[in-house]
Amino acid sequence: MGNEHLAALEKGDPELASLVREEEQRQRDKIRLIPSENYVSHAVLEACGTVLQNKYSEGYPGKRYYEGQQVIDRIEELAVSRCKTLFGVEHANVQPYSGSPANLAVYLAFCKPGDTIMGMGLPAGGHLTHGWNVSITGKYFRSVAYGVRKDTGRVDLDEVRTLAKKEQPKILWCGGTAIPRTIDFAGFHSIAKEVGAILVADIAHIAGLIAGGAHPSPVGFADVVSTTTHKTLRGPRGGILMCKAQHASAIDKAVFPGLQGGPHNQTTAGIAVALKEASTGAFKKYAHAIVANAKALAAELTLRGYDLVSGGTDNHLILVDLTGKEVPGKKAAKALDQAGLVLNYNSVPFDPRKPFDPSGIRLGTPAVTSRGMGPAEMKQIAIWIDRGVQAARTDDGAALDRIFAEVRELTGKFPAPGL
Ligand code: DSN
Repeated sequence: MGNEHLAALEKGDPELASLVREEEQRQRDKIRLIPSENYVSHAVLEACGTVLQNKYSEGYPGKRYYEGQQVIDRIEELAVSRCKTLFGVEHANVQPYSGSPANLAVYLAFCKPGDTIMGMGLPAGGHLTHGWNVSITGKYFRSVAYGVRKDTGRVDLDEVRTLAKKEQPKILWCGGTAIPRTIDFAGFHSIAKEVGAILVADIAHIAGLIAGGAHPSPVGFADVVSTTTHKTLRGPRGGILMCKAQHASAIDKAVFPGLQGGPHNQTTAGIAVALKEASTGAFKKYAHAIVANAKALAAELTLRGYDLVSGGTDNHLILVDLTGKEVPGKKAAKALDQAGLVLNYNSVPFDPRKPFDPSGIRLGTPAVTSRGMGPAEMKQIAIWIDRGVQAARTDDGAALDRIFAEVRELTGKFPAPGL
């Protein structure tokens, strides 16, 4: 993007403009491997920076609490109809501010405080809002967590079934934030049916893979599907709830007036654009390329002696246990950031270390794939990660700086969308 795009900001608030430019440069120079991040298109960026910002529209199309909705209603209807078509769902609500509010709305729709709910534990790869104890969802509900098997690093549906039968949850969550393997939505559906639970699939991480046909869809299995819009789906920061028609009213009432006020119309517009982009053949190719890149990166890391949770990946995400490399996850993540490789430290299943200083790192390929990188670049990234982890172990800052210089050469050849 040319320099003129921040002209008004430069004039009105040069300090802030300079910070935005610095962040642009960071996003351009470094290799973004955080699996929940991506680069939105210029079109999405533009939609989010429009006068739609100026309008209040509490309510839903045709039933608002403010006048002047002639255009906003059409924008929200467009986003909803694109979402329904793309995911093949009966009902969609595009108003949640992001994933956590979307998930809270699900609780509000189906549960009362104190009810039993069940989700994947945070250290096993679940999300905070699936009932983890530090989240409101673990405080206001009686939360029961399932995990992964120690020997496989994967969910064992027999164990989930046994636990669900014993605990009789009102809601059963599947999906999470650090799951490198395909989620068996049909298997979760049969368990939820057996115990009479509402099955909620949180597809925040894999929504783009599902839209592009690179991961099975939960539609037809889950009662409710929750997602953010900014990860593999490559939209603005927002959330969507999708459900069967029978739950439409409960979900809508929970989002508004239950939990939120006016929707962020500029985000709704950005979501509509992203959903249009995600319905193209190019996006299908993109979704499959994300997975091919993740598999290539996982294979290269394995070759270099890295211990991957579950032994590899089926999707966009890789979880690495660094215990054998004798570097804690946080130290490695900070060193790799210095080397121009941005990922996050992460707990691994059965982690003996604390979440703020865990044993693992989590990385993924949505953003690098958006830049057009392929298997050859994944090999190079694995080589750099390996050199970076070794440099972290020996506190060799100069080696990290040398890697960053090489990284910059590569990123210079792969312009990022939206920048
Ligand atoms: N923070 C998101 C992630 O990085 O996976 C989940 O909410």
